[in-house]
Amino acid sequence: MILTSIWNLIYIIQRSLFYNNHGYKYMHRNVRQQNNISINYFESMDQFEETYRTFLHSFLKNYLSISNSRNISLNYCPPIPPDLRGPLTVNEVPIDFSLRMNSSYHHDVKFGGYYQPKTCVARHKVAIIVPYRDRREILRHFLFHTHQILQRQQLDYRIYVCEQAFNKTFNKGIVMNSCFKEILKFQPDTPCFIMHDVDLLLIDDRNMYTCPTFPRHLSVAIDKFRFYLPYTSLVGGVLGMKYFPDKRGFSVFYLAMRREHYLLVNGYSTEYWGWGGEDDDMYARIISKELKVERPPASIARYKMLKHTHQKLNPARMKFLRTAQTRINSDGVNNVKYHLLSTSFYHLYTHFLIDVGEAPK
Ligand code: NGS
Repeated sequence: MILTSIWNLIYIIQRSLFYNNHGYKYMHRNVRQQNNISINYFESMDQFEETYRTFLHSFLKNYLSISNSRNISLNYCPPIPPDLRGPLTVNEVPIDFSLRMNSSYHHDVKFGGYYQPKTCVARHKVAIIVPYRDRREILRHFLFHTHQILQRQQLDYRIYVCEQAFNKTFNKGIVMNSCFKEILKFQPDTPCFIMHDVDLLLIDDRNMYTCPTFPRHLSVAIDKFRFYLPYTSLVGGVLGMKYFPDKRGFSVFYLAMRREHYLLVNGYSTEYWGWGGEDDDMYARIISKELKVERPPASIARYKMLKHTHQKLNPARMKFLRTAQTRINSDGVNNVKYHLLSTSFYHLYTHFLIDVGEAPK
């Protein structure tokens, strides 16, 4: 730092001595005409500038790499986060809690809804995918509540709100798949995805949002179902899936990463327009690829479901469910069609606005 400051100072003095209002070229020409010594001097000035630039560049590179890897000297966070509280009550959202403005309620969360523990290196890096449309109050509640928990779980996480644009029939499968692809463009090293319905609030922070060995269904016990799992093949609500990034990066996304869960099952089916069925279809995919579904104990995997108006039921969902296994390789993340309309960064979330097209007539 000191060396660079001295170097900067010399550079500024040099510039103020030899640069005037006419700029560098003007000075260069005039002094050239005067004598050869000056020419040599300016040649050395060029060298000086070049050396300065190289030095500054290398300094910035090193400085940035040191500041980015600030955690190198820190230890890993403990396997069991010390601040977990167990069962939680759901608090009202304060009136001044704003969805888009900087929130004073989660001051440790960085722009874009990103967090990493300050005092230790997170053991788990997680992307939370929240498919969304038109439930502003519910989203407020979800963000207010969930950020607190994920911080206590000492995760390195980012919340992505993936919004379907326009007031057309909802297609959760396309929203999930497109969001998954956009996240991998944005953060190619994301190892773990949690697909999270916006209306579910976790009410026991021991239910860790970590990367599972198998796909993990996290919302086992929901108040709406009196805290019982309605049927064993249910994987809707909150589902975690592991992603093993390939060292060679995003360019091999479709080729070399089939071994990991989301791509192995080809993501969600894109055929379900309206409410219901896409999660049951996902279960068929998981099972047919010989993966298991893990579940944490119902005593901690507890959720409160926020009340909201329901979407239009999909009358064709049973028809598609019957052919779920035959469509795995031809319908999913490998051929999802969408347009990303915008990417925005708010204090508490990264926002993708997605045009999924229209349901076939
Ligand atoms: C089933 C739906 C699932 C849904 C589950 C729970 O009936 O998509 O209810 O829904 N399957 C079909 O319709 C084929 S919930 O009450 O939690 O919104 O996830």
